[in-house]
Amino acid sequence: MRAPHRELTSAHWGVYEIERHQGRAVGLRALAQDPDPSPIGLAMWDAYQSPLRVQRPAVRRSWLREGPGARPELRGKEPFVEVEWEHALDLVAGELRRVRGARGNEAIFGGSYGWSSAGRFHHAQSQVHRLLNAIGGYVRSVDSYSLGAARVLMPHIVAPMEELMAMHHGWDVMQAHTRLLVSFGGIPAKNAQVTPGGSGEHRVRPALARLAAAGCRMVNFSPVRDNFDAPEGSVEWVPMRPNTDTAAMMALACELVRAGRHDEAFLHRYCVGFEAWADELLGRNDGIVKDADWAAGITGVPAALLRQLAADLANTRSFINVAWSLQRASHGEQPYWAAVGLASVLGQIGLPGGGFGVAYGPANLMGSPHAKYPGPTLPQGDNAVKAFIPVARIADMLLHPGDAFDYNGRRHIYPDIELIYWAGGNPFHHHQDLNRLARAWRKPATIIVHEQVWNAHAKMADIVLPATSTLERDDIGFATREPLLVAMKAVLPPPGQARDDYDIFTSVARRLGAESAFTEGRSAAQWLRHLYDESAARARPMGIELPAFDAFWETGEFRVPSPAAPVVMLEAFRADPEANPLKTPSGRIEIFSSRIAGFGYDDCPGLPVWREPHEWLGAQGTPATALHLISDQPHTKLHSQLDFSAYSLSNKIAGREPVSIHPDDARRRGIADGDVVRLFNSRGACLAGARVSDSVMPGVVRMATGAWWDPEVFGEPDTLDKHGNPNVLTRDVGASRLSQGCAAQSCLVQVELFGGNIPPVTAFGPPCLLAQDGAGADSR
Ligand SMILES: Nc1nc2c(c(=O)[nH]1)N[C@H]1C(S)=C(S)[C@@H](COP(=O)(O)OP(=O)(O)OC[C@H]3O[C@@H](n4cnc5c(=O)[nH]c(N)nc54)[C@H](O)[C@@H]3O)O[C@H]1N2
Ligand SMILES: Nc1nc2c(c(=O)[nH]1)N[C@H]1C(S)=C(S)[C@@H](COP(=O)(O)OP(=O)(O)OC[C@H]3O[C@@H](n4cnc5c(=O)[nH]c(N)nc54)[C@H](O)[C@@H]3O)O[C@H]1N2
Ligand SMILES: [Mo]
Repeated sequence: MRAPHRELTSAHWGVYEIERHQGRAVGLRALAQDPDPSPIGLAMWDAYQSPLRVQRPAVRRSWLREGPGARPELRGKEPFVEVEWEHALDLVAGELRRVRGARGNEAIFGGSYGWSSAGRFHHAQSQVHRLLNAIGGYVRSVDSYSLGAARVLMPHIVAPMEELMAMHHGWDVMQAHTRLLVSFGGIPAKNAQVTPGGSGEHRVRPALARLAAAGCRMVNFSPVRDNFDAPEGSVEWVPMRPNTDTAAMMALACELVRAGRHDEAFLHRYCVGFEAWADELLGRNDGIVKDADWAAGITGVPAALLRQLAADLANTRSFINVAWSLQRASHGEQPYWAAVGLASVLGQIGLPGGGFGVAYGPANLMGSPHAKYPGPTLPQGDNAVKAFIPVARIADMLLHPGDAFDYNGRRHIYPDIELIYWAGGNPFHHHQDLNRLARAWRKPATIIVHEQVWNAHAKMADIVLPATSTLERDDIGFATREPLLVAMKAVLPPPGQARDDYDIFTSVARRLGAESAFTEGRSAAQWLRHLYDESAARARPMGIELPAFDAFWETGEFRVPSPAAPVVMLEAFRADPEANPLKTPSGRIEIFSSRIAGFGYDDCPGLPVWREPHEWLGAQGTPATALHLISDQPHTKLHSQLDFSAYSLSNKIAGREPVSIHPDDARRRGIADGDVVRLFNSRGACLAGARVSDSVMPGVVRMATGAWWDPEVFGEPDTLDKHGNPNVLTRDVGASRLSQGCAAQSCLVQVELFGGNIPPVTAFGPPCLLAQDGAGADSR
């Protein structure tokens, strides 16, 4: 049957239909078949036509006048001068040439972390890597802010995160078999709105409703209540101190082992190292039994509840879910390792609906019924530079070139960076301790940024080149295990002189004699066809027949025909662990890892242990007034993207990011709902709008990420952020020496009512822009 002819586009928030009036594209509407479409993407239509779009190439005044390295302390403070494209491209190419000649490609940082946009060809991060590889390479970053600790840990003990994510039980399997679903960190549909590449079928909320209807009991260990999107009344909330999940899981395991209810046959056949963990749980190492009473003191969860739940988990088909947030914390490896340990003790791994998951909720992928096939991806080329950093160590790298750092069993040296080239990410959104980052940002001689909008990242650069958005260029939309492949067609003209990242990089490559290496002689349109054909060739042996490119482009979409057979996580391993070993050193689940033990890290030994986070409510000497700040993912946007859209703005309080605070904590501080409050600690301070709510437990405040950084003196470290960016408060240290992952969730703050004159939010204004001839300010 032919798919209905309709015009679609794809964003990380989902697939949307283009609405036309008398032939003219006038807006977006939700995709007809999507059971739970995301409102975030609907807001992009207006947002991408906002005056905040970068219109013309712009260069920071001192850099333009005096050259690279001129007055870096003025980044963010002084005006930009708008220049002609040819001039801007000459400056970019000339500076790349200078740095390569003087210092080599090891002085160029092109990690350029970030989500970019959904289309698979115009993917800014792949584009910038491809350009830099074509001219001799760059210092890259490894892992992600999302999964810093888990990505490094999991291959040692069970399997790489990508493989685990793709093999979660289908939601229908969960519905048929799972009788007890215990989640640490909820299953928030707000997060599964977002999937890299865009979902055509948002499944989490409907799936949880079906699970509830099937009688599955759901328990949520979490500092906040409203992050498990099952129908009202169907979830048992267990408030728990942030960052203490490991202790709760160890107690559940300890109670089972002590009662002799651990699955010895499973542990013997499928795992290594259980004995070592049993010693740890039963206190044979340190005299401390890690039982429910012990955990109660750490987590605040009643011992009786833990004891009963341990028995319940063993008595029925049960499943342990761990949100990604748990590992975005100090010692973030431990809750993931403890979850694998607990699930092994229960012995249900590989049975339908049993075991552990990592996780339902953070993206739509987990539990998908759709077939997996390789979609179109732009090859990035080979990087001749070997130096790298774990992604969240960027400020350390800039501040401490030449210093050694540990990572995954090796010592490495921070390279000395002269030039940063960034496209498709926003470090002044995503990095921890932004005041520290602002100081580190003064080190390089040159910072080049392609941006769509005048956000803090663009304002902190030396050269800003205006990039198009998905609505302004042809592309292909694909997300793994989603039903639709989308022919995304340009429906809006680019604003001002904005160009596609591909066009910009082609022009830079041409100036550096690398055009053919970068383009391989293809126009953007030819690349779309080429990437599509490659994807079709890879899908064919998997039994998936994509139509010819022209037919696909004409139809506008391709629906994956055959739903995959229901997936049962780790089923093959359970059926025959000798024939289907894991890729761990032993081929089995490693509850004790000799390899990790061999690294000798005091902050990540060879088995799951409770180690105090560097900041948490139970720390010795923590003042009684301290609150634990959770900076979770925003429900009205993706990170900082579209923070200026009407939808995101409609959620703000007094124009600022909402901070949820428990009524008792608010009362003690004289704070009422809607007040402007100040959050602060030794690292920074910001304003936010108070949302007094018992959806957070006492002692905890929650403020989502994504509010554009808005310091009172723009670009100046240590001035008050007026808007509510939690990263002025978070601490910039790695989860451990193993992963060096982002540890944003380990953060204590003070909160007070803000007295005095409340400064207006100015984040959503462009910087001062001057015309090239030096004529007066032209603030658009
Ligand atoms: N405190 C705290 N901090 C966190 C987290 C947390 O939980 N707590 N979460 C972390 C996580 S998991 C992540 S993944 C990061 C996310 O951090 P980022 O991925 O850096 O955040 P985005 O706001 O998505 O940044 C994407 C940028 O790319 C731009 N862009 C979009 N499309 C294009 C394009 O086609 N071309 C160009 N040139 N630019 C484009 C957008 O305008 C935007 O500025 O944040 C991390 N930071
Ligand atoms: N709408 C929207 N969706 C997104 C994103 C977005 O920006 N916007 N970002 C996407 C990205 S890049 C990623 S990586 C994923 C991230 O997925 P996650 O990391 O799982 O998402 P978070 O929202 O940070 O956290 C999930 C829940 O964990 C809770 N939590 C925090 N700390 C703790 C703790 O110590 N213990 C327990 N038990 N719970 C805790 C938080 O309150 C929150 O409700 O989300 C993706 N989805
Ligand atoms: Mo992420």
